Amino acid sequence: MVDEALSAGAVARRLGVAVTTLRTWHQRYGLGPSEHIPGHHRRYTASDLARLEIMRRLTAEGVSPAEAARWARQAPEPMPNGSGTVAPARIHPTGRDGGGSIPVGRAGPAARGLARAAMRLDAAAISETIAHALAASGVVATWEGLLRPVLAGIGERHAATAGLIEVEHLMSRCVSEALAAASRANVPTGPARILLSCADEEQHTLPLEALAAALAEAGVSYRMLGARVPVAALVEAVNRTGPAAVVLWSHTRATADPTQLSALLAAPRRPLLVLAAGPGWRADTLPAGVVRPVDLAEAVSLSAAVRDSLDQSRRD
Ligand code: B12
Repeated sequence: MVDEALSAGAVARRLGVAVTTLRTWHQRYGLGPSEHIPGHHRRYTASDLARLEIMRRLTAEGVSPAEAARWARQAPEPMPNGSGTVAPARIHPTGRDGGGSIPVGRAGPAARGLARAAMRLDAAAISETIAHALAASGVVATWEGLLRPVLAGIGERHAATAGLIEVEHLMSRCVSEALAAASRANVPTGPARILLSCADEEQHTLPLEALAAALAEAGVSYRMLGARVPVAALVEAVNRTGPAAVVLWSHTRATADPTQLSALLAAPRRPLLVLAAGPGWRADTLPAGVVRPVDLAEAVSLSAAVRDSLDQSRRD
Protein backbone atom coordinates (compact mmCIF):
# COMPACT_ATOMS: atom_id res chain seq x y z
CA MET A 1 0.00 0.00 0.00
CA VAL A 2 2.82 2.35 0.82
CA ASP A 3 4.01 2.15 -2.79
CA GLU A 4 0.63 3.36 -4.11
CA ALA A 5 0.38 6.28 -1.72
CA LEU A 6 2.46 9.34 -2.51
CA SER A 7 5.42 11.05 -0.92
CA ALA A 8 5.36 14.80 -0.24
CA GLY A 9 7.62 15.40 -3.26
CA ALA A 10 5.33 13.46 -5.60
CA VAL A 11 2.25 15.33 -4.32
CA ALA A 12 4.01 18.67 -4.70
CA ARG A 13 4.89 17.82 -8.31
CA ARG A 14 1.34 16.69 -9.10
CA LEU A 15 -0.20 19.82 -7.66
CA GLY A 16 2.46 22.20 -8.91
CA VAL A 17 3.18 23.64 -5.46
CA ALA A 18 6.35 23.74 -3.35
CA VAL A 19 6.97 21.10 -0.68
CA THR A 20 7.21 23.94 1.84
CA THR A 21 3.67 24.99 0.88
CA LEU A 22 2.47 21.47 1.57
CA ARG A 23 4.18 21.60 4.95
CA THR A 24 2.46 24.91 5.75
CA TRP A 25 -0.95 23.55 4.75
CA HIS A 26 -0.28 20.55 6.98
CA GLN A 27 0.89 22.53 10.01
CA ARG A 28 -1.60 25.40 9.83
CA TYR A 29 -4.69 23.75 8.40
CA GLY A 30 -4.32 20.05 9.19
CA LEU A 31 -4.25 19.02 5.53
CA GLY A 32 -1.43 16.51 5.83
CA PRO A 33 -0.62 12.94 4.90
CA SER A 34 -2.76 10.45 6.79
CA GLU A 35 -1.14 7.12 5.94
CA HIS A 36 1.45 6.12 8.50
CA ILE A 37 3.28 2.84 8.52
CA PRO A 38 5.95 2.52 11.25
CA GLY A 39 9.45 2.94 9.89
CA HIS A 40 8.31 4.92 6.81
CA HIS A 41 7.69 8.59 6.13
CA ARG A 42 4.05 9.55 6.19
CA ARG A 43 2.34 9.15 2.81
CA TYR A 44 -0.52 10.96 1.08
CA THR A 45 -3.59 8.88 0.27
CA ALA A 46 -6.16 9.58 -2.48
CA SER A 47 -8.35 11.42 0.03
CA ASP A 48 -5.45 13.59 1.16
CA LEU A 49 -4.59 14.42 -2.42
CA ALA A 50 -8.21 15.22 -3.32
CA ARG A 51 -8.41 17.65 -0.39
CA LEU A 52 -5.12 19.27 -1.36
CA GLU A 53 -6.33 19.69 -4.94
CA ILE A 54 -9.32 21.64 -3.63
CA MET A 55 -7.00 23.70 -1.44
CA ARG A 56 -4.73 24.48 -4.38
CA ARG A 57 -7.56 25.38 -6.71
CA LEU A 58 -9.44 27.60 -4.27
CA THR A 59 -6.33 29.48 -3.14
CA ALA A 60 -5.41 29.97 -6.81
CA GLU A 61 -8.88 31.52 -7.31
CA GLY A 62 -8.16 34.00 -4.53
CA VAL A 63 -10.02 32.31 -1.66
CA SER A 64 -8.21 32.80 1.67
CA PRO A 65 -6.22 29.73 2.78
CA ALA A 66 -8.31 29.36 5.96
CA GLU A 67 -11.60 29.33 4.02
CA ALA A 68 -10.16 27.10 1.31
CA ALA A 69 -9.00 24.65 3.99
CA ARG A 70 -12.48 24.60 5.50
CA TRP A 71 -13.96 23.58 2.13
CA ALA A 72 -11.16 21.13 1.49
CA ARG A 73 -11.76 19.39 4.83
CA GLN A 74 -15.47 19.06 4.04
CA ALA A 75 -14.82 17.42 0.66
CA PRO A 76 -16.41 14.01 0.25
CA GLU A 77 -14.13 10.98 0.15
CA PRO A 78 -13.00 9.95 -3.33
CA MET A 79 -14.66 6.88 -4.85
CA PRO A 80 -13.32 3.68 -3.31
CA ASN A 81 -10.53 2.22 -5.41
CA GLY A 82 -9.74 -0.92 -3.51
CA SER A 83 -7.76 0.54 -0.65
CA GLY A 84 -8.25 4.27 -0.25
CA THR A 85 -4.94 4.90 -1.97
CA VAL A 86 -4.38 7.20 -4.95
CA ALA A 87 -7.02 6.76 -7.64
CA PRO A 88 -5.59 8.32 -10.81
CA ALA A 89 -8.90 8.58 -12.68
CA ARG A 90 -10.38 10.80 -9.96
CA ILE A 91 -7.32 12.97 -9.52
CA HIS A 92 -7.52 14.84 -12.76
CA PRO A 93 -5.24 17.79 -13.32
CA THR A 94 -8.18 20.09 -14.19
CA GLY A 95 -9.67 19.53 -10.75
CA ARG A 96 -13.00 17.96 -9.80
CA ASP A 97 -15.33 20.88 -10.41
CA GLY A 98 -15.17 20.83 -14.18
CA GLY A 99 -13.09 24.01 -14.09
CA GLY A 100 -14.12 27.67 -13.89
CA SER A 101 -16.49 29.21 -11.38
CA ILE A 102 -19.98 30.65 -11.06
CA PRO A 103 -20.10 34.46 -11.00
CA VAL A 104 -22.17 35.78 -8.08
CA GLY A 105 -21.63 39.52 -8.50
CA ARG A 106 -21.56 41.41 -5.23
CA ALA A 107 -23.22 38.64 -3.22
CA GLY A 108 -21.51 37.69 0.05
CA PRO A 109 -19.30 34.81 1.15
CA ALA A 110 -22.22 32.43 1.67
CA ALA A 111 -23.20 32.82 -2.01
CA ARG A 112 -19.59 32.26 -3.06
CA GLY A 113 -19.43 29.16 -0.89
CA LEU A 114 -22.72 27.91 -2.32
CA ALA A 115 -21.47 28.52 -5.86
CA ARG A 116 -18.34 26.49 -5.12
CA ALA A 117 -20.36 23.67 -3.58
CA ALA A 118 -22.57 23.69 -6.70
CA MET A 119 -19.51 23.45 -8.95
CA ARG A 120 -18.29 20.47 -6.92
CA LEU A 121 -21.75 18.88 -7.25
CA ASP A 122 -21.62 18.62 -3.47
CA ALA A 123 -25.32 18.17 -2.69
CA ALA A 124 -24.77 17.85 1.07
CA ALA A 125 -22.93 21.18 1.27
CA ILE A 126 -25.47 22.90 -1.01
CA SER A 127 -28.39 21.69 1.10
CA GLU A 128 -26.71 22.53 4.38
CA THR A 129 -25.82 26.05 3.24
CA ILE A 130 -29.38 26.75 2.07
CA ALA A 131 -31.01 25.24 5.16
CA HIS A 132 -28.74 27.26 7.42
CA ALA A 133 -29.54 30.52 5.59
CA LEU A 134 -33.29 29.83 5.64
CA ALA A 135 -33.20 29.19 9.38
CA ALA A 136 -31.00 32.20 10.11
CA SER A 137 -32.38 34.83 7.71
CA GLY A 138 -35.78 33.69 6.45
CA VAL A 139 -36.99 32.99 2.93
CA VAL A 140 -36.92 36.43 1.29
CA ALA A 141 -33.38 37.29 2.41
CA THR A 142 -32.15 33.80 1.49
CA TRP A 143 -33.70 34.05 -1.96
CA GLU A 144 -32.37 37.52 -2.70
CA GLY A 145 -28.96 37.26 -1.05
CA LEU A 146 -28.04 33.64 -1.68
CA LEU A 147 -30.19 31.68 -4.12
CA ARG A 148 -30.94 34.29 -6.76
CA PRO A 149 -27.28 35.32 -7.28
CA VAL A 150 -26.13 31.72 -7.60
CA LEU A 151 -29.00 30.74 -9.92
CA ALA A 152 -28.41 33.80 -12.07
CA GLY A 153 -24.66 33.03 -12.08
CA ILE A 154 -25.33 29.47 -13.24
CA GLY A 155 -27.53 30.87 -16.01
CA GLU A 156 -24.81 33.32 -17.01
CA ARG A 157 -22.12 30.63 -17.15
CA HIS A 158 -24.44 28.32 -19.06
CA ALA A 159 -25.22 31.02 -21.60
CA ALA A 160 -21.50 31.65 -22.10
CA THR A 161 -20.28 28.05 -22.23
CA ALA A 162 -23.35 25.86 -22.92
CA GLY A 163 -22.09 23.80 -19.94
CA LEU A 164 -23.07 23.42 -16.29
CA ILE A 165 -26.37 21.71 -17.02
CA GLU A 166 -25.61 19.09 -14.37
CA VAL A 167 -24.84 21.87 -11.87
CA GLU A 168 -28.12 23.61 -12.76
CA HIS A 169 -30.11 20.42 -12.25
CA LEU A 170 -28.49 19.47 -8.94
CA MET A 171 -28.78 23.01 -7.62
CA SER A 172 -32.46 23.21 -8.67
CA ARG A 173 -33.20 19.96 -6.91
CA CYS A 174 -31.48 21.06 -3.68
CA VAL A 175 -33.21 24.47 -3.75
CA SER A 176 -36.60 22.80 -4.26
CA GLU A 177 -36.03 20.40 -1.39
CA ALA A 178 -34.87 23.13 0.98
CA LEU A 179 -37.80 25.41 0.12
CA ALA A 180 -40.26 22.52 0.49
CA ALA A 181 -38.81 21.72 3.91
CA ALA A 182 -39.18 25.39 4.92
CA SER A 183 -42.81 25.35 3.69
CA ARG A 184 -43.55 22.18 5.64
CA ALA A 185 -42.05 23.68 8.79
CA ASN A 186 -44.58 26.55 8.71
CA VAL A 187 -47.86 25.15 7.41
CA PRO A 188 -50.38 27.99 7.87
CA THR A 189 -53.90 27.31 9.03
CA GLY A 190 -57.01 28.66 7.34
CA PRO A 191 -58.31 28.36 3.78
CA ALA A 192 -55.83 28.62 0.92
CA ARG A 193 -56.70 31.96 -0.68
CA ILE A 194 -53.67 32.24 -2.97
CA LEU A 195 -53.22 30.07 -6.05
CA LEU A 196 -49.68 29.66 -7.41
CA SER A 197 -49.16 28.38 -10.92
CA CYS A 198 -46.65 28.33 -13.72
CA ALA A 199 -47.81 29.37 -17.17
CA ASP A 200 -48.43 26.70 -19.79
CA GLU A 201 -45.19 24.89 -20.71
CA GLU A 202 -43.23 26.87 -18.09
CA GLN A 203 -40.78 24.64 -16.23
CA HIS A 204 -39.04 27.27 -14.09
CA THR A 205 -40.75 26.68 -10.75
CA LEU A 206 -38.11 27.77 -8.23
CA PRO A 207 -39.29 31.39 -7.86
CA LEU A 208 -42.84 30.15 -7.21
CA GLU A 209 -41.47 27.64 -4.70
CA ALA A 210 -39.69 30.53 -2.99
CA LEU A 211 -42.97 32.44 -2.93
CA ALA A 212 -44.71 29.40 -1.42
CA ALA A 213 -42.12 29.13 1.34
CA ALA A 214 -42.26 32.88 2.00
CA LEU A 215 -46.06 32.83 2.19
CA ALA A 216 -45.92 29.89 4.62
CA GLU A 217 -43.43 31.82 6.72
CA ALA A 218 -45.81 34.81 6.69
CA GLY A 219 -48.73 32.57 7.75
CA VAL A 220 -50.55 32.83 4.39
CA SER A 221 -52.12 29.60 3.04
CA TYR A 222 -51.68 28.83 -0.65
CA ARG A 223 -52.25 26.13 -3.24
CA MET A 224 -49.39 25.31 -5.59
CA LEU A 225 -50.15 23.89 -9.04
CA GLY A 226 -46.47 23.84 -10.07
CA ALA A 227 -44.98 23.59 -13.55
CA ARG A 228 -46.61 23.65 -17.03
CA VAL A 229 -50.26 24.27 -16.23
CA PRO A 230 -52.54 24.39 -19.30
CA VAL A 231 -54.83 27.41 -19.20
CA ALA A 232 -58.02 25.30 -19.10
CA ALA A 233 -56.73 23.49 -15.99
CA LEU A 234 -55.79 26.79 -14.37
CA VAL A 235 -59.25 28.25 -14.96
CA GLU A 236 -60.81 25.03 -13.67
CA ALA A 237 -58.74 25.30 -10.46
CA VAL A 238 -59.84 28.93 -10.04
CA ASN A 239 -63.50 28.05 -10.50
CA ARG A 240 -63.28 25.17 -8.07
CA THR A 241 -61.37 26.95 -5.28
CA GLY A 242 -62.23 30.69 -5.64
CA PRO A 243 -58.82 32.12 -4.69
CA ALA A 244 -58.39 35.77 -3.70
CA ALA A 245 -55.25 36.00 -5.84
CA VAL A 246 -53.60 34.02 -8.60
CA VAL A 247 -49.86 34.31 -9.18
CA LEU A 248 -48.96 33.13 -12.70
CA TRP A 249 -45.23 32.68 -13.27
CA SER A 250 -43.57 33.01 -16.68
CA HIS A 251 -39.78 32.96 -16.91
CA THR A 252 -39.34 33.30 -20.66
CA ARG A 253 -41.11 35.04 -23.50
CA ALA A 254 -42.01 31.63 -24.94
CA THR A 255 -44.44 30.93 -22.09
CA ALA A 256 -45.77 34.47 -21.59
CA ASP A 257 -48.95 34.30 -23.64
CA PRO A 258 -51.14 37.08 -22.18
CA THR A 259 -54.35 35.25 -23.15
CA GLN A 260 -53.71 33.09 -20.06
CA LEU A 261 -54.14 36.22 -17.96
CA SER A 262 -57.25 37.29 -19.89
CA ALA A 263 -58.74 33.84 -19.24
CA LEU A 264 -58.26 34.35 -15.49
CA LEU A 265 -59.91 37.76 -15.63
CA ALA A 266 -62.86 36.26 -17.52
CA ALA A 267 -63.28 33.27 -15.16
CA PRO A 268 -66.72 32.96 -13.49
CA ARG A 269 -65.01 33.19 -10.07
CA ARG A 270 -62.61 35.95 -11.09
CA PRO A 271 -59.89 36.44 -8.44
CA LEU A 272 -59.60 39.86 -6.76
CA LEU A 273 -56.00 40.05 -7.92
CA VAL A 274 -54.12 38.52 -10.84
CA LEU A 275 -50.34 38.77 -10.57
CA ALA A 276 -48.18 38.28 -13.67
CA ALA A 277 -44.86 37.38 -12.07
CA GLY A 278 -41.51 36.65 -13.66
CA PRO A 279 -39.23 38.07 -16.35
CA GLY A 280 -41.20 36.43 -19.20
CA TRP A 281 -44.11 38.90 -19.10
CA ARG A 282 -43.91 42.12 -21.09
CA ALA A 283 -45.53 45.05 -19.32
CA ASP A 284 -46.99 46.45 -22.55
CA THR A 285 -48.91 43.26 -23.36
CA LEU A 286 -50.57 42.71 -19.98
CA PRO A 287 -54.39 42.99 -19.92
CA ALA A 288 -55.76 45.88 -17.84
CA GLY A 289 -56.20 44.93 -14.20
CA VAL A 290 -53.22 42.58 -14.06
CA VAL A 291 -50.48 43.54 -11.59
CA ARG A 292 -46.79 42.81 -12.12
CA PRO A 293 -44.74 42.49 -8.89
CA VAL A 294 -41.13 43.66 -9.02
CA ASP A 295 -39.74 41.03 -6.70
CA LEU A 296 -40.45 38.28 -4.19
CA ALA A 297 -41.09 40.65 -1.27
CA GLU A 298 -43.72 42.54 -3.26
CA ALA A 299 -45.40 39.30 -4.37
CA VAL A 300 -45.61 38.25 -0.70
CA SER A 301 -47.01 41.55 0.53
CA LEU A 302 -49.59 41.83 -2.28
CA SER A 303 -50.75 38.26 -1.65
CA ALA A 304 -50.99 38.80 2.11
CA ALA A 305 -52.90 42.07 1.62
CA VAL A 306 -55.47 40.57 -0.73
CA ARG A 307 -55.91 37.56 1.56
CA ASP A 308 -56.56 39.96 4.46
CA SER A 309 -59.04 42.03 2.48
CA LEU A 310 -61.00 38.92 1.40
CA ASP A 311 -61.08 37.60 4.98
CA GLN A 312 -62.21 41.04 6.21
CA SER A 313 -65.01 41.30 3.61
CA ARG A 314 -66.24 37.79 4.58
CA ARG A 315 -66.35 38.86 8.27
CA ASP A 316 -68.29 42.11 7.52
C1 B12 B 1 -32.74 26.62 -12.84
C2 B12 B 1 -33.00 26.90 -14.29
C3 B12 B 1 -33.65 25.92 -15.05
C4 B12 B 1 -34.21 24.66 -14.42
C5 B12 B 1 -35.50 25.03 -13.67
C6 B12 B 1 -35.78 24.11 -12.50
C7 B12 B 1 -36.92 24.61 -11.71
N1 B12 B 1 -37.55 23.68 -11.01
O1 B12 B 1 -37.26 25.78 -11.66
C8 B12 B 1 -34.45 23.76 -15.68
C9 B12 B 1 -33.22 22.88 -15.88
C10 B12 B 1 -35.72 22.90 -15.67
C11 B12 B 1 -34.48 24.82 -16.79
C12 B12 B 1 -35.02 24.57 -18.03
C13 B12 B 1 -34.91 25.47 -19.09
N2 B12 B 1 -34.25 26.65 -19.09
CO1 B12 B 1 -33.60 27.45 -17.54
N3 B12 B 1 -32.72 28.39 -16.13
C14 B12 B 1 -32.58 28.12 -14.88
C15 B12 B 1 -31.85 29.28 -14.18
C16 B12 B 1 -30.39 28.86 -13.98
C17 B12 B 1 -32.45 29.73 -12.84
C18 B12 B 1 -33.95 29.99 -12.90
C19 B12 B 1 -34.44 30.74 -11.70
O2 B12 B 1 -35.00 30.18 -10.78
N4 B12 B 1 -34.19 32.06 -11.67
C20 B12 B 1 -34.55 32.91 -10.55
C21 B12 B 1 -33.92 34.29 -10.65
C22 B12 B 1 -32.42 34.10 -10.66
O3 B12 B 1 -34.39 34.87 -11.84
P1 B12 B 1 -34.58 36.45 -12.13
O4 B12 B 1 -34.86 36.56 -13.58
O5 B12 B 1 -33.44 37.20 -11.62
O6 B12 B 1 -35.88 36.74 -11.34
C23 B12 B 1 -36.19 37.99 -10.77
C24 B12 B 1 -37.44 38.67 -11.29
O7 B12 B 1 -38.23 37.75 -11.95
C25 B12 B 1 -38.09 39.33 -10.05
N5 B12 B 1 -39.50 39.00 -9.72
C26 B12 B 1 -40.55 39.67 -10.20
N6 B12 B 1 -41.67 39.19 -9.72
C27 B12 B 1 -41.38 38.20 -8.87
C28 B12 B 1 -42.23 37.36 -8.13
C29 B12 B 1 -41.66 36.32 -7.37
C30 B12 B 1 -42.56 35.41 -6.62
C31 B12 B 1 -40.26 36.14 -7.38
C32 B12 B 1 -39.62 35.04 -6.60
C33 B12 B 1 -39.44 37.03 -8.11
C34 B12 B 1 -40.00 38.04 -8.88
O8 B12 B 1 -37.28 38.96 -8.98
C35 B12 B 1 -36.56 37.75 -9.35
C36 B12 B 1 -35.47 37.49 -8.38
O9 B12 B 1 -36.07 37.16 -7.24
C37 B12 B 1 -32.02 30.41 -15.24
C38 B12 B 1 -31.02 31.56 -15.15
C39 B12 B 1 -31.74 32.84 -14.68
N7 B12 B 1 -31.05 33.96 -14.78
O10 B12 B 1 -32.84 32.86 -14.22
C40 B12 B 1 -32.08 29.62 -16.55
C41 B12 B 1 -32.83 30.24 -17.72
C42 B12 B 1 -34.07 30.96 -17.26
N8 B12 B 1 -33.23 29.04 -18.55
C43 B12 B 1 -33.15 29.27 -19.76
C44 B12 B 1 -33.53 28.32 -20.75
C45 B12 B 1 -33.24 28.68 -22.21
C46 B12 B 1 -34.11 27.10 -20.38
C47 B12 B 1 -34.62 26.01 -21.36
C48 B12 B 1 -35.40 26.52 -22.58
C49 B12 B 1 -33.42 25.15 -21.72
C50 B12 B 1 -33.73 24.08 -22.75
N9 B12 B 1 -33.17 24.28 -23.92
O11 B12 B 1 -34.43 23.15 -22.48
C51 B12 B 1 -35.54 25.20 -20.42
C52 B12 B 1 -36.94 25.84 -20.40
C53 B12 B 1 -38.02 24.91 -20.33
C54 B12 B 1 -39.34 25.65 -20.17
N10 B12 B 1 -40.17 25.57 -21.17
O12 B12 B 1 -39.62 26.26 -19.18
C55 B12 B 1 -32.66 30.66 -20.11
C56 B12 B 1 -33.82 31.57 -20.60
C57 B12 B 1 -33.39 32.51 -21.70
C58 B12 B 1 -34.54 33.39 -22.08
N11 B12 B 1 -34.61 34.57 -21.49
O13 B12 B 1 -35.38 33.01 -22.85
C59 B12 B 1 -31.99 31.10 -18.76
C60 B12 B 1 -32.05 32.61 -18.48
C61 B12 B 1 -30.53 30.59 -18.80
C62 B12 B 1 -29.69 31.28 -19.86
N12 B12 B 1 -29.00 32.34 -19.52
O14 B12 B 1 -29.65 30.82 -20.97
N13 B12 B 1 -33.89 25.98 -16.39
